[in-house]
Formats: sequence, structure tokens, C-alpha cells
Amino acid sequence: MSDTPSMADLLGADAPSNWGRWGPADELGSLNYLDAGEALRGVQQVRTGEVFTLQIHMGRAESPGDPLWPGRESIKRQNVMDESTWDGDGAPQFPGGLHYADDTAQIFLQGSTQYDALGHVWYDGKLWNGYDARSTVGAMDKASVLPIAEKGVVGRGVLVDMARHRGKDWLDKGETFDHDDLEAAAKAQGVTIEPHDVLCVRTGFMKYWYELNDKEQFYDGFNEPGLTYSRELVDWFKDREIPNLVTDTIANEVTYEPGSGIALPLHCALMRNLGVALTEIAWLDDLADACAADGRWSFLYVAAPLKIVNGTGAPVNPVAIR
Ligand code: UVW
Repeated sequence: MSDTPSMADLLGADAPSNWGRWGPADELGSLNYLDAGEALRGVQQVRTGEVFTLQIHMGRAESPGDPLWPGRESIKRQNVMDESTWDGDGAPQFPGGLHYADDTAQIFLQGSTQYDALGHVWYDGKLWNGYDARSTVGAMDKASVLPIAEKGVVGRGVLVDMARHRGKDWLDKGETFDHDDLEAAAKAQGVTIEPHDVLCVRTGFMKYWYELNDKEQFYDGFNEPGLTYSRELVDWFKDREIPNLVTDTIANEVTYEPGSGIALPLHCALMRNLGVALTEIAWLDDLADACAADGRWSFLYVAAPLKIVNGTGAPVNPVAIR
């Protein structure tokens, strides 16, 4: 028997929860906070019109390839038509001599910058809002990525650069921080994390992936840096009504909670229980450099994952406009 406590033991029977807050049929969770007024609050952050796309490259052939949660594979993309199609006989002929290229792809929906469906993780047989975990079998019937994709995510984004705040290119494996650290870093940056902000947190770990360029070393003792569980931190997210957490790590939080060794408890405490949308593997370095250059750390954040019916998540290329 493992000595590791269960997720339910760690989070507690009275874990902070938003279940039922937006009705029994809700599949959007804390994204409900992002109404038209929040979109306008986001627009008000725009000063210079600089645009930053936050997706990493998908299907990069050069080493080190794409950063992935262990066990997942990168996109397998292949041409089914290109100029060579017309080398032989039997190619389709179109009036005017049109040629074109087509391709197919097999992808892990969580295999790039992505939105998790709210039902992507669970414990004790229940998903977000109390949906039965059996509703995931075969296809995600409840709290899939589709409602998030149909709504779209638009609001005031704020970037907290934890790596820069700690004077590092990237945080170490297993290095943690909490809501007090976020507040301290934001204060040092001269920005306030406001209610309903899309909270973007840079650890530098994506930069580490590309600059290290050594998969073996990256995955050796795999334990990403990130936010770590405490009841106070979960209360902070609930009280601030944070709709969406975006990070430049594969899984948004320190992989193993240091006290208990439990894997990814914030996925459960924030996403399953509070309905906070999680966006992973974001490229935040160029945005961070621009923010640091002129000291403005808030922006318009716009994102919509692909409308994958029953999807457990979907790729996304969020856009930040300053
Ligand atoms: C897991 O839930 C395992 O990973 P992620 O949230 O990074 O997709």
C-alpha cells in the first residue's frame, strides 16, 4: 500500500467549491465571470497594438521537438497531396490547371498549447459540477472542451513573471511558489492582479525546454516548477474569481505536491472544484520581454480552443494584445 494520501484526504471534505454556482447544467465554470464588461476591461488595456501569439510550434521537426506530458506524442502530420501528386498519371485535373496540397494529422488534443476541458481530471468519481466520471467513458459527454470553445475567452490578462522576479532564466525542477509569491512578484512589477483577470504565470520552463535541447535531461526526475497546493491558495483563487490560469509549463503546477507527493492536486482543487480553466504549454517569453521593457504587465487576452465535440482538451493559439 502506498503511503501517499488520497486526493480527497489532501483537499478535504469541505474543499472550496463552485459546484452549482452557475446551475446544475453548467459546463463553463469560472469562465462565466468573463462577460461583455470583462471583454471591454480587456480592451481598455491596449495601448500600443503589439500582438503576441502564445502557442508553441506544433510538430517541430528539429530537436528537441515538442514539449509533452510524459506518455503523449507529438502531432503526426503527413501530406496526402502536393506537387508530386501530379508527377504521374491519375492525378485530379481541374479547369485552369489548379494544383494544391492537403495533409492529415493525428494529434493528442493535449499535445500542444491547449485548453483542458473542465472534465479532463477528477477524483472520487465526480467531475466539475458533480458530473459522474462515467460520463467520460468513450467520449466526454459533460464538461468537454466544446463549451469553452463556443464561448471564447476574452478579458484582462495579467502576466506575473516568476522567473524574472527570482532573477533566473527559468525556475528549477520542483521549485514552487504560491499566491503570496504571485502578489509579491506582481507588486514588484508594478501591476495588481485584479478580480476576473486571466492569470498568466511565466516560469521560464518552456525556454528551458528549447535552450536545454536535451529530452533525456528534461524528463530526468520530471517535476515541473509551479504553483503548489494549500487551502489558502485555493481560497485566493476562489475569492479573486480567477477564470483562467495560463502557464508556460506542461501542467500548470508543480508536478508533485512536496508535502504529500500527490500528483497535480491543483488540477483537482482549481479545475474540478472551482471550474478554473487551465491553459498549458503557453509561450510567454516574448510577451514577458515586451512587458518588462515598458513596465506594462496587463493586456487584452483572447483565446478560443478548437471546437472538438466531446474533446478532453483542444489546441489553442491565444493572442495577447498590448
Ligand atoms: C494531465 O492532466 C495529466 O495533464 P495536462 O493537464 O497537462 O493535460
